[in-house]
Amino acid sequence: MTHSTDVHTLVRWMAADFSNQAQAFENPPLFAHIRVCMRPLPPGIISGLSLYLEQAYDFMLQQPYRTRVLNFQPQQDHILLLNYTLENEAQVLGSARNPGQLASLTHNDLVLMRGCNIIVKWTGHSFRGQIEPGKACIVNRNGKTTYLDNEFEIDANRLVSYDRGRDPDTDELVWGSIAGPFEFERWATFEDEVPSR
Ligand code: CYC
Repeated sequence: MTHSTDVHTLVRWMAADFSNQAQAFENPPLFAHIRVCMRPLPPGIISGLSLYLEQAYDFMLQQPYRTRVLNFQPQQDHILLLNYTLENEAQVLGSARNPGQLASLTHNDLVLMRGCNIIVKWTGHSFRGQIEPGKACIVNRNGKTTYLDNEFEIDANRLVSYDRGRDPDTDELVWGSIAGPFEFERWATFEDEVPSR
């Protein structure tokens, strides 16, 4: 197996509790202190490796504003990341830091967000993900229709993430950071919970 399809390493790097505290302290008006916590799902719910994700303001960890399941599928020369919403979110809320409940998830609780696949490639020292081309990942925010323009890069030390919403007609920025990417450090790792090959 080449590194470009090494799902196991990618998922072990992503399985962590990430914080951008340093960036938030340096740039208070531009960056809130965000936590991104991704916890391995027990095997068998969907094929391959998956992570349950909670994204929250640091002061409201128990009320995450975005929960998803990320599923990773090796392809010929890259990794495909599929993005799922949760049908019964309340059933697992808080599980990023208290994973017992994740065992109760089934395939039926997961709804694929079409158009929101991310193509992840090995750069030689990190993995870099980008949304599939086609402006097809639609995000409705504050009554406006946008498409996702996304990019992230991860290695053993950090996660850098750039998520923006753009106007489908003009490509104008509608939401997302105007001050560059979010820069996250690991505050805890769950790599040992990733099911082995
Ligand atoms: C939206 N982020 C999205 C969407 C995808 C991703 C597919 C659009 C569909 C959806 O709502 O799920 C995917 N972004 C990713 C992935 C990573 C990433 C897999 C690697 C961890 O960075 N999202 C993050 C960042 C964070 C962020 C770390 C910066 C604080 O994972 C923000 N993403 C963010 C926001 C939205 C979004 C605010 C819009 C969601 C909404 O308003 O409904």
